[in-house]
Amino acid sequence: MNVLRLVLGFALACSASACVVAADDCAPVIEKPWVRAAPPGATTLAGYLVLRNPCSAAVVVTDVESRDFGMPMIHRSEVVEGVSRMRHVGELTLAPGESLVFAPGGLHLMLMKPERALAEGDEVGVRLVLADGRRVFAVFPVRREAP
Ligand SMILES: [Cu+2]
Repeated sequence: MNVLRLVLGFALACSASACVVAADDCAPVIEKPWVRAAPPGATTLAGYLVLRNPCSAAVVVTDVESRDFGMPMIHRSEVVEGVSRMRHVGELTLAPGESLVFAPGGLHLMLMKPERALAEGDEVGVRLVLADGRRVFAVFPVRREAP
């Protein structure tokens, strides 16, 4: 199913670049990606990154995909009346030139149902899905601390 969605993503990107949109295939960039190492048997890991939009147009992130996790999501932690909660983030908009920081205590990738045991030094692949159908991919190393 993930493969089908990936193929569909490429198809959408291709059909888009074949028409008028071809002038600008600028895409946002994932920087400093990492996944926090978790104890053996953990069913959820957290991923962090900086998402930079070097383009002259705003970009909208709508979802996250990964072959290494059964259920990846974008979450935001926030403290409401002294209690820390996590919310699912439906859409993230980056203005031209803007960088969004995913860091402990704030925005994060909630990476649920890992497909295999992950230890420090392993790597996972994660794609952010853009509203226009494109994907932004990065390899995320599993680490104990932020790079
Ligand atoms: Cu979360």
